[in-house]
Amino acid sequence: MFKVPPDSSRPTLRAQALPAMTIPSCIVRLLLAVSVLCLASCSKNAAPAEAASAPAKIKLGFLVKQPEEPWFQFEWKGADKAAAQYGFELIKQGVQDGEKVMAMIDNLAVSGAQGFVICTPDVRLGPAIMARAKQRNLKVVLVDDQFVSDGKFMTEVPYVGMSASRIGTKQGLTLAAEMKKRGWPIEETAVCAITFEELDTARERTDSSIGALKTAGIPADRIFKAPQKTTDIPGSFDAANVLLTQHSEVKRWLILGMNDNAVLGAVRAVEQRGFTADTAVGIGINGTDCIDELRKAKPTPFFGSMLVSAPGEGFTSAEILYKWIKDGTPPPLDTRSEGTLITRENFEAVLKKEGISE
Ligand code: FCA
Repeated sequence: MFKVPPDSSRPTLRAQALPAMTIPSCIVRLLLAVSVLCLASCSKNAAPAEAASAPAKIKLGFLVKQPEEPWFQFEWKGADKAAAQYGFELIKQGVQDGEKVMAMIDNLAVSGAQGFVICTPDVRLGPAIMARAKQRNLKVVLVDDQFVSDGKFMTEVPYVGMSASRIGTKQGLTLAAEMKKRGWPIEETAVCAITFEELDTARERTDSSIGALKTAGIPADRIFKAPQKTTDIPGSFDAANVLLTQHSEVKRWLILGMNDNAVLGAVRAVEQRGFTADTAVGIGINGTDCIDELRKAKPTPFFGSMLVSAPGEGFTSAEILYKWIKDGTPPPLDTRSEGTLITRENFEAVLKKEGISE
C-alpha cells in the first residue's frame, strides 16, 4: 500500500532547500498541504486498481481432530493438491477440543477466510460449531465425522466420508474368510472387537463388521467387545488388555476395530501375550496408519486394512467448499468413498496407485 510520506520526507527537504526569501513561508506551507492531499488521494485511488490486477485469493480452513494421525495428514495432502489446482489458500490446523475449534473459527474469520472443512473432535459440538460459523459468515463442509444434534445426524451440512457399514461388512467377511482359510476351530477362536461407540461412524463400522462375522457363522458368544477410551494406539492397547485378561483360554484371535490404530493397539497387546501371525489376525480400516507395520520384515498379526483414499477425501471436501464459495455451487450433501483390502501382498502397488506412497 502506498504510504503518505512522513514530515521528514522529500517535499519538506525541497521546501527547506528553497530559500524562504523567494517564496513566502505561508505559500510553502500551502504547497506542502496540497501535495500531501494529492498523495493521499492518489494512494486511495491506487487501492482498487491494485486489487483489480491481483484479486485476493480465497482462503479456506481445514481443521482436524487428530493431526498426528497419518490419516489426517494424508487428507491435508489431498486438500493441498486442490488448493494448488484451484489457486486458493489453505489454513491447516489441529483442533483437539471444542475450545480450540471455537477459537479457530474466530481466527479464520479475522484472517479473511470464507469457510472451513472440519473433522470435529466431538460430533455433539455440531450445533455450536454451526452457530459460530453462521455468526462469522463462514461456510462449513464436514469430513469423516458427521455432526449429531439431539441424537440425529445433521444431514443438512455437506458431508464427505466413508461408507462405514459397507467397509465394516467387508472387514468382518475378510476376517471370517481368513479364519476358515487357516482352518481354526471356532471353539478355540474368538473375536476381539475394539469399539468406540460414542462416535457414530466408528459404531457403524464395528457393528457392521460384527454383523458380517455372525452372518459368516461365528456365534455371538465368541465375539467380545473391548471399548477404547481414547481413539489411539494406547487406548486400544489398554482395551484389548482388559479383554485378554478376562479370556486367557482363547487360543486364536480375530481382531477388528474402527481404524488401523484401534487394531494396531490390540495387535501389540496380543503379541505381548505370545500371539503371532499364526495365531492372531487383525484387519484395520484407513490403510494409511499401518504402512510401517506392513513393511516390517516379519509378518505380525496385523494382516491387512480396508484402504480408503484419505487424499481423495481431503481433495473432494476442499474442492466442493471452494466451488460453493467461488461459484455458489451448492455442494452435494452426502459423498461416500468405498474401501479396498490391502495386505502384505498388494499394499505397495495399491498405495502407489492411490498416491499415498511413492
Ligand atoms: C474417523 C477416524 C479416522 C478415520 C476417519 C475416516 O475420524 O477417527 O481414523 O477413520 O474417521
